[in-house]
Amino acid sequence: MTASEIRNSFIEFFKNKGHTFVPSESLLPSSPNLLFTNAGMNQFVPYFLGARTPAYSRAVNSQKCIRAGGKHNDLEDVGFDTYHHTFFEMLGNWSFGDYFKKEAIEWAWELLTKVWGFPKERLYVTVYKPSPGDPDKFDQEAYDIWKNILKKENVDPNVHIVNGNRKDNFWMMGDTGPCGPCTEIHIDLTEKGDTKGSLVNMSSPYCIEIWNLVFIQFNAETDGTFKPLTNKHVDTGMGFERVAGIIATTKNFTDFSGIPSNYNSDLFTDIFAKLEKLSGHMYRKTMPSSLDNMSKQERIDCSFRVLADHIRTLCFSIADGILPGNEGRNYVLRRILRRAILWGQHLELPEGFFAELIDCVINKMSGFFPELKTQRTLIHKVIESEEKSFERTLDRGLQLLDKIAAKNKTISGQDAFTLYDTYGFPIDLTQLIAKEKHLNLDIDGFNKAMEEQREKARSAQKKSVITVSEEKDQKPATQFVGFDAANLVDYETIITKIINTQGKTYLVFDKTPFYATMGGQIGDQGILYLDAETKLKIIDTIKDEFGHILHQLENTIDESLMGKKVKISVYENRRRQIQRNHTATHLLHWALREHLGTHVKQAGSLVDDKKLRFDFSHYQALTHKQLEDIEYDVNQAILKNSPVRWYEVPFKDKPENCIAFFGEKYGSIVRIVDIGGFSLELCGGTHVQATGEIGLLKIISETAIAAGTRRIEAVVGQEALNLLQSQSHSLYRISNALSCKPNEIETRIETLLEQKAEHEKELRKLQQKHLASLEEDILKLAQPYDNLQWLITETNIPNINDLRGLAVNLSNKLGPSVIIFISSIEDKILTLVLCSQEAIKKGYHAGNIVSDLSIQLGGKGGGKPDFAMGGAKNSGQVTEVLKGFKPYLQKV
Ligand code: ALA
Repeated sequence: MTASEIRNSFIEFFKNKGHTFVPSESLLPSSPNLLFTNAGMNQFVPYFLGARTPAYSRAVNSQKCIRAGGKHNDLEDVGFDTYHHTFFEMLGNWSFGDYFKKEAIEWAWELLTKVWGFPKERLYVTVYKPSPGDPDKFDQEAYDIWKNILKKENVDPNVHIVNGNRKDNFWMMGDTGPCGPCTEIHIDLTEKGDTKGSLVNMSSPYCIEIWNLVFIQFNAETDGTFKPLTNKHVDTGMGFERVAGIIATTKNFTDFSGIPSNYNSDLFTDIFAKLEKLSGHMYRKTMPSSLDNMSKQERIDCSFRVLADHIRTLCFSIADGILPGNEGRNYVLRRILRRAILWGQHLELPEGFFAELIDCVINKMSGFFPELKTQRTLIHKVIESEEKSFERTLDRGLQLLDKIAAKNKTISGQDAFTLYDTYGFPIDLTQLIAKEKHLNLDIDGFNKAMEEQREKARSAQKKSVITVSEEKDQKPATQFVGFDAANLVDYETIITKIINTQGKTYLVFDKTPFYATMGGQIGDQGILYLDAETKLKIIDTIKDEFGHILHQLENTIDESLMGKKVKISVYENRRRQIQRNHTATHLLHWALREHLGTHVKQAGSLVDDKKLRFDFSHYQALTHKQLEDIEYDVNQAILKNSPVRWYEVPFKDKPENCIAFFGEKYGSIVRIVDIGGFSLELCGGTHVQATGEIGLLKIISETAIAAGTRRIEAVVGQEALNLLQSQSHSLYRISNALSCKPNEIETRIETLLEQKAEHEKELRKLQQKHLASLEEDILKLAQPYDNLQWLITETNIPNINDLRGLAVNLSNKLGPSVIIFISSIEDKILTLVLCSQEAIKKGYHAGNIVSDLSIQLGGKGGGKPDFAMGGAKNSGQVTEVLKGFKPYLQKV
């Protein structure tokens, strides 16, 4: 069976047992607190928790998973063994409160042994046996079901059922979430198949787990307890690449003499073939006997496996909009890519090789995962540019490492940090290289250097708010009432705290309509009315870590005013302009995703009363046309004057298509902002009531701020009008100066530029003519001395290239010669000396002549024996110096 036949057969088998096929979810997880989708069950978490009801009670799927970084992390094993991957597919069947252990186990046995022909005497199953303190109890039910089946099949249960501990047989998605005991099916792949279960869970490639059947019965809570769920569920996960590898290695279970390997399956064939072609090396299936001392071929074979694994991870994650970057999951991807490039060195692959592997993955996999084909261009662009940018620093980083290795046995923390910070070497790469070169690495020193840098960054960012809240305050968070426009003016409240710190005064009120700087939106300003006569300016609003909203006053006030009832007003126009910018930012985000793709993700934003700034992930500069189209669409949305709505819902109820920055916990309340049906985002900021209020959006600039991150700045409302008016004013002035109408400027400038080019051509011709006649005149000045022609003269040729050209022409004409030019150009003097080969043989040296002349002229200069130049300030000394200059004295 080919890999794709195996996948289809799995899906068909469970469809026939009443399961609904559910497509793989994105690698960008829908579950909070995960770096990547790491198991088939992630998308079903709300069903397990009872937060949502599925439309089906049985499901089957093949889920794309990445296990790198996070709780389940297989990155370090990839390449060194034959059955761990960073990217893999997990085949799964699911019961949501429907069937349980009996059916799950019986069907697993049926598919493996009856449909696919796995030899039953080679299969071993594990059941959960907790140690004291572990959750739940011995899984007697699973044990009994297995015992029954195995007995019927004449397989000894006492040998083929193995107990497993909490680590192997109690499955958890992360530290929290749905979980439960599991039973795993392992296969003995030794030649004779007679290990009697002794290799189970021993990390041997000759006995690997192929299928995990989890019986979800609990939810792991944040406090470490396990809460039983109302319904019981089945979650199974089969390693697709493992099964495909086993079937390929054993030639459909007919030959167990080969080394088992996932990489033997047809999923990897094309990638390996391409690598062989690119590198000239052959994959020979060797495995490292010792990681510290690999042979050349072992290293080559590890490289094949690493590259084949990593290219799949990169292709699939980019297709799902997760791009390499500097933080979180994006950084994990960057590390994987760089790890691949580094391993590529062992195969002596040409630059840009990694991107060459992309099409092997797309062509092989896009039948089942069409997103690979749709995102082909994006995948190419991103990998090519990442690869290029790392290659730029890779050699220099490796040279630094070689230098270190030549001198020391240890890479210091500071050097590791330089490699990280300057050359882009993730620390695990440096660790890898250190290991290979038998160097120690001062990891504590590295962590210290990292911490110091973080501290520097923190203190650079530290705002007074930190100082303000240092004194632990038990008062509840301030209630914000400023979403409601009616509260913005003359809002009655009470001063609950006055803080004087570092020469600044902050007030906390019982409730406030003042928005505190947060989520990119700057804080409000406004007025505090102490009484009918006394007004004080509020110049900024910030929030401390206890949720208190702090209003910074322009002046200080008396502490006795604590508890006083006052009125406060937000500067309404300023707030409105901020809101326009904020809502426009959401529209811009929407339009960017519409035009560039869903990989576009917000990477930061700033909205104030003057402009908006939006940073987002994208791999290349936007074209002028793209920017125009995006601007056009945002303005169309503005013209529609669609209503803006916001509401709060529990996280689990947020609409599917809402853009969220995962990190919220289930159950916590989130605020959804719906901009006229165009954009749906989780956002805590303030917005206009309807899009028409924005008036107009004009993009000012689009630039890169880091590899893969772009920044757009734009203005809206009055600021946009101001910008357009000042631009049209400039146009008016330009058209006046050019004596034409504004719409004629372009043609007018084109004509002027053409004329300018013509004039420059003419000028050049005249200059050449002048030089030619000058050449004739100067030639006449040559005098013989020491069997050489000497040409020593003052010129006024302002262009250095012309001067050099003239000297070379003259030298060609004169033959054996020395040419000495001093050219006065305004307040500077340029010295140029040319010695022919004959002159050099006689001991004349252009560099020495220039340096001697330069000293006399009060400047600097020197050069080679045949050609030299110098410069000095012109103070009228040239004629005098030349008069007294004795060339023959220069002979050395
Ligand atoms: N959720 C189980 C696993 O990932 C099946 O192993």
